[in-house]
Amino acid sequence: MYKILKKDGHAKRAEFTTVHGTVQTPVFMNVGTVAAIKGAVATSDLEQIGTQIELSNTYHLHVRPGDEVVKKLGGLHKFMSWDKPILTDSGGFQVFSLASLRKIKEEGVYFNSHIDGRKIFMGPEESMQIQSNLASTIAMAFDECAPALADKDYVEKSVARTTRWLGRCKAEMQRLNSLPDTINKNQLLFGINQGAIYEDIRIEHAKQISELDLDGYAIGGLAVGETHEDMYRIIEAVTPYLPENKPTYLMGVGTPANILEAVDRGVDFFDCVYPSRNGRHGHLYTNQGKINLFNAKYELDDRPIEEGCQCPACRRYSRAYIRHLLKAKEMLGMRLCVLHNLYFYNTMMTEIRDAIDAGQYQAYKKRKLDGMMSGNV
Ligand code: PRF
Ligand code: ZN
Repeated sequence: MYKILKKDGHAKRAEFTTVHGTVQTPVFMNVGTVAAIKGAVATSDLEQIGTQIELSNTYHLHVRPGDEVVKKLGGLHKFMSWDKPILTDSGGFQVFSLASLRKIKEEGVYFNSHIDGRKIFMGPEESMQIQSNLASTIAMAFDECAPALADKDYVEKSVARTTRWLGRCKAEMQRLNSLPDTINKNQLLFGINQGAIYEDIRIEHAKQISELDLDGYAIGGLAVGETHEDMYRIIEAVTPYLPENKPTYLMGVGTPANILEAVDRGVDFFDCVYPSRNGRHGHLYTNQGKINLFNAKYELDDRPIEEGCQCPACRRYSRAYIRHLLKAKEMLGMRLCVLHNLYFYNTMMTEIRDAIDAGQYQAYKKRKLDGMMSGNV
């Protein structure tokens, strides 16, 4: 159940209640593709850094360890020891970005596994079956994310197919949720808007999928190489045509600035690999901009990554020490950096919610962006 608590311009402050608990939005989902946050981050750590909801991937878990294995072990929540909400992406996007020798047909996608080259078929029904076996809180529809530079003719055909796939996803999810041995019979389904950077295709598609009365709506196919201006323009064009009484999820986005701008346009859910990926490379977010701990100027810097930060890294360790760990390739170095970055993102979302609650979103956004642009680290 989705309940709007407050609006500030287009920015929405809401809560989303599921069988695995309530998520306060806007929210950043912490990415654990293979049911693990990269960087040796345990689910017990997530509790300390303010994670409300975790995201895993259908495609990866289907290939390894196999969704049947996860089902036998009681579902993803039990498998990874995380009892809060989990969203699973449908596999569509990962198949398009990772697998080789893809063939897209009306029935679904034929491809070779990126792990062992094995031939796999995945269509809407298979994606729903895998996500039902994983028993995530929220399943994503099986879609095609057309390449950023696809021509309009291709995008039109692709989006029409994605719409037909969505109908099949909904029917299959309803069937699976009514089976006696399904682990999560309340599994939710979010549809995904596509249409590349063509406003007319996007809007027509948004109208069509809104009629299906799904549990939430994602905007896919962005942050795939288009400009930020195009991304913001498409979000603005599409959100008026998505149901106001359902959550909106901007897939795979993005930088702190992208999130601040998208919240301003009514988006509730986000996910992105940036905080964990950048953390693993020693790139750290602070309120004064990004820093690279490999830089020699931090060799004798005994300050925390960010003064006043309450994350597990900043509460105990200095920049100089974490830099040493990274250079020595000690796992602890990466781990501390990832914890700091995820804490930074999760804390920014808390600030965003507080600012909307207080009717101060514009002032907050400006202050946050100005600080991060100052480079005053
Ligand atoms: N579709 C799906 N997952 C996604 C995307 C999409 O378009 C994107 C695009 N940024 C990220 N993850 N299913
Ligand atoms: Zn910190």
